[in-house]
Amino acid sequence: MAWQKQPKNCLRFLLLSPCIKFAFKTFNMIVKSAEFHISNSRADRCPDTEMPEFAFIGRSNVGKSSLINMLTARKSLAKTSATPGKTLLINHFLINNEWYLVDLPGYGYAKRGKREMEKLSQIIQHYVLERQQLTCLFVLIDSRHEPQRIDMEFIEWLGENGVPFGIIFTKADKPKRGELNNNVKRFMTRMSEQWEELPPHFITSSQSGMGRDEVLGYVEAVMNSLKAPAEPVVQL
Ligand SMILES: Nc1nc2c(ncn2[C@@H]2O[C@H](COP(=O)(O)OP(=O)(O)OP(=O)(O)O)[C@@H](O)[C@H]2O)c(=O)[nH]1
Ligand SMILES: [Mg+2]
Repeated sequence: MAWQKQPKNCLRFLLLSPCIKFAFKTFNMIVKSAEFHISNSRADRCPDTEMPEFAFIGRSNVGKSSLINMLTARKSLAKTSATPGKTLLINHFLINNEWYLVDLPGYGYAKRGKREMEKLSQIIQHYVLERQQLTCLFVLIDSRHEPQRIDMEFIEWLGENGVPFGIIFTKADKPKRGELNNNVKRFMTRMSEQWEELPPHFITSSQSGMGRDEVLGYVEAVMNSLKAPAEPVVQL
């Protein structure tokens, strides 16, 4: 899949400030309401609101839709499947009438054929690069595997385009503890070879609920920082 480089989008929020990166563990978010809003294939047809969006991206079948159900504690809010390629559109879920969780199609499912892959890549690229409301993109990584080239290339592309992101390791209930720790460590070490500063990362299982408080706490910390009054402008 060819990820095209685009000029930096200067209107995008850059939120991974040190205070959010280290203070989010003290935040707690309660999901009072979660409802499906809309599905579509174009960033310019997404909801016409100013609400912040937190989106999930990653390889097909990595567990994006399952994680949305786990975070919202709704069994089948987002559609999941054991067969890769279930989510093919941009899906908006409104949370607490305040912010959106966005479920995106997966990348890298070669069996779909070149044309279909290209179409999905376009949907993803347009949303990620053009959606001003996109506040943080969570890149989901399957914790059962060693670092995969396709994920590394996608993350590199995010960096080139100045897209704020976090890493979420999924399916942590599957590998043995030692293997899980090794895979996470290897992935973050590989990232540190290219990045001066590492993004926040979370270890989750949609089956056991592991990581739920941490991911929601992070979203809450970012939401709070958006509500905080801007620094006063000092006039001389
Ligand atoms: N054991 C375990 N299985 C999981 C977990 N998360 C997802 N799965 C399973 O992985 C498969 C894919 O999950 P989805 O949530 O549909 O994955 P997706 O990334 O949305 O996939 P696409 O929409 O096809 O790109 C399903 O069979 C899920 O039950 C997890 O944390 N633990
Ligand atoms: Mg899905």
